[in-house]
Amino acid sequence: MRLSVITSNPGKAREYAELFEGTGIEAVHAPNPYDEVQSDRLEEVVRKGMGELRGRGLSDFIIDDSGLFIDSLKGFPGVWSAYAQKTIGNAGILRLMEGAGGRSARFRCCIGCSIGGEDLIVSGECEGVILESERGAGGFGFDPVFSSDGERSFSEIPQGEKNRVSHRAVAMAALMAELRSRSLI
Ligand code: ITT
Repeated sequence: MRLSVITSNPGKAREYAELFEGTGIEAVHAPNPYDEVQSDRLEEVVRKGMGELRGRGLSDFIIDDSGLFIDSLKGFPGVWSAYAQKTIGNAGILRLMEGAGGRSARFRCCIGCSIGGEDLIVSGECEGVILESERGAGGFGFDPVFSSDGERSFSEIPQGEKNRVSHRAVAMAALMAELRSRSLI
């Protein structure tokens, strides 16, 4: 079975290719754009995105809306993560953290999967901290400033390790369990 991974973000597409390895599902990157509605909930963005894509006649795809939620910034950048990444970037996030009360944060990922005429929405979280500086060359987006073990950034750990602990890995495990329980795979 093939699933299109509809995302403009090549980093996400690479991760899904690896996360689906050995599952019997082939994940194929499809960079088709879709309108991301502005909402204060990732799930809402995904639900509306799926509706738009299904309305265009697409099926057998996944979409992913993710964000970095920093406690001392009251959840910022959260649902505005893509905009924050494009504008202030990791350096801007680190500047905002100067004088902030604490460094705890979490990544959240919401996956929408349209398969065999059914729509599924699952989520995953990964707790961690914002490091004092950018570290490492791997990964994408906020990976250089986020650490789940408090020491190494997501850009410093091997991709296979990120794929065991990340918000996306947790959401993927929920998706695979749901697909199995509905006998869709
Ligand atoms: P699509 O919506 O087209 O899939 P996007 O990059 O706009 O791509 P999001 O709307 O989900 O994705 O934006 C979330 C932002 O958070 C974006 O800047 C990502 O680079 C970043 N992000 C998401 N997952 C991440 C991860 O695993 N590691 C680091 N940064 C991540």
